[in-house]
Amino acid sequence: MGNPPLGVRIMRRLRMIAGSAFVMLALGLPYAVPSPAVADPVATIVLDRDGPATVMIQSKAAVNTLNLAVASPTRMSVCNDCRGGENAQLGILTRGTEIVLRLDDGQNSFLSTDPAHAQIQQSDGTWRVTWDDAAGDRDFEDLVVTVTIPTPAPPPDQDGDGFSPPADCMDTNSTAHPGAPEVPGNGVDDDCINGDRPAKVVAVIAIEWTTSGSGVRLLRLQVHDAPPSARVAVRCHGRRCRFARGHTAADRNGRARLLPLIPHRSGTARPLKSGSRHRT
Ligand SMILES: [Ca+2]
Ligand SMILES: [Ca+2]
Ligand SMILES: [Ca+2]
Ligand SMILES: [Ca+2]
Repeated sequence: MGNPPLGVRIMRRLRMIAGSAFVMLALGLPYAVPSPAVADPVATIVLDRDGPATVMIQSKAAVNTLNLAVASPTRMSVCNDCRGGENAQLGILTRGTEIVLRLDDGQNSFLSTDPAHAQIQQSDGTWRVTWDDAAGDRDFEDLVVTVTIPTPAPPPDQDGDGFSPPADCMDTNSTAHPGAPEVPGNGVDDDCINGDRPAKVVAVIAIEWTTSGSGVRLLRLQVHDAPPSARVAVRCHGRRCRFARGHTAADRNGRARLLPLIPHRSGTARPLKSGSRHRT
């Protein structure tokens, strides 16, 4: 392949200078060349998990030099004259660490942030960066770098129910885990979905009355089969109510007598005057 036109060579040289400036700026070192006029259009590799990183390199080109610049005081060269199969340990990296990769083919430098020459694919903990060299045949196979962060081991399953946090929302209770039946009202998110389910209160209300003139006399008003110690409230609505509300608690057998809550004249059954409604 012959020498490219002078204009192309100048542009490549400018691109190389701009690329070097970016690396130096990323390292926080002083550099005299101005920053590129246009913002970097492609995200660099930013790790989304902590852990030791390994860089694997597959090189198709005969001579490549790959430099790695990380947004930390570290700058390292993975290989010179890379021919494939090289690897390097980046050491322990923390989440959010930015890595900028640079390919130098001896004449030009290409950053992993340059979409014209580099593509980035991410799958789980692996970032695959492929480069196209100066020939620009758009095959993006001239250098392939794979950065791998091992998947962190899941936290231990403390209660032995087969699930670890965060899937197990209560790792101190083996009856609470994904797939467990939800028991309403026990204060426990048994199935690890939407918290504890509110319980339904089931009770029987027994009421007896007789009519008296234009009113009704209550003879019996009791609650049965309520939850032990359940709070039972009685409210009266209407203009002629003699009381607004009263409450008591069911006994340990779930029973509560409600007539004592309703005011009445001594020696008579409780009158409910017409136009009033009781709600229990
Ligand atoms: Ca568990
Ligand atoms: Ca559990
Ligand atoms: Ca639940
Ligand atoms: Ca529950």
